[in-house]
Amino acid sequence: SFGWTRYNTLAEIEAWLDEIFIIYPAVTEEIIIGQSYEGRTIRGIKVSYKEGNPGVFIESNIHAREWITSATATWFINELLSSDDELIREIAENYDWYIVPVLNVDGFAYTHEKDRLWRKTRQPISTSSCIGTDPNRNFDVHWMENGGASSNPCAEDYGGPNPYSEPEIKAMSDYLNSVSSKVNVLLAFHSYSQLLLSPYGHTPDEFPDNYNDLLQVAKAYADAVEALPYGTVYRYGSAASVLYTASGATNDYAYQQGIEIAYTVEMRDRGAFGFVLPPAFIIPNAEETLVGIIALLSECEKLG
Ligand code: 0X9
Ligand code: ZN
Ligand code: ZN
Repeated sequence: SFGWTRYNTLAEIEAWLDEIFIIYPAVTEEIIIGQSYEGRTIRGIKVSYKEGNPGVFIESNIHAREWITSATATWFINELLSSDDELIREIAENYDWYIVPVLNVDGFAYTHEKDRLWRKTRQPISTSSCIGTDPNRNFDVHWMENGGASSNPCAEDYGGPNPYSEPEIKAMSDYLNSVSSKVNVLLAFHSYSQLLLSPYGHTPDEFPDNYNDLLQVAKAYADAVEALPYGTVYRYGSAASVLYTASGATNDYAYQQGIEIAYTVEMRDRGAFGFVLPPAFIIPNAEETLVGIIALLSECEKLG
């Protein structure tokens, strides 16, 4: 049955979400992002305890094989709804949470059924026998610029034949636009490498106007995580300067749409297990993420 001592399938996650909507009808609402290429419904949850809260958007499992991200997102949802901890109650009740545990539903199903290390979507390419586009290169934000994505359909970072060629990404972009005026923070959950990556992804030579704020908020997250007994270290900075040039990613799109605090969160580990992180690390990783998010939001409040 569903839990955090092992990884769950898409069907298990959806059945658990259905239970959550039944147990917590007053403060939860199903959100429908759209339909995947293979016809699955991309579902999420809005958690809201009162009117007028600032919004936080969490996108998870856009990359199919990054299973720790949806395990963490579901654990986080459960904490928001059921924890008695004062700090957790505070963030649960004073923000509106938009959480999509599995965005790349087709790819995620494929990692459970056929290929554990699949990354991309599952839509065929008309000009190639290779399948799938990197969904985190498919947003219309400096799309395919500066070598930040590949034009080879067989590459893991193929940007697609055009921006929003992937129905999952078109749907995500439309949904994000519909709520962006109410959302102040976007976190895109990925693994692995233990990094907090802010805009920009498309060039290491330019930085956002609020880059100092983005560094300060990321430092608060990293310091809070490192202070836990696990001592896990996160590094931070702009995606292109810290990691590599990557254009068309979710957090850069969110930033372009006016969500000024927008990170890619690369969770555990640093490569010992990589994408195949053993289930024993789900709860430690999730605890770190929760503590990091509490620190991030508190640092954002200081920015005013
Ligand atoms: O390459 C990616 O999409 C992310 N790394 S992963 O190993 N999870 O695939 C990093 C993306 C960071 N870059 C931008 N946000 N632009
Ligand atoms: Zn550009
Ligand atoms: Zn990823």
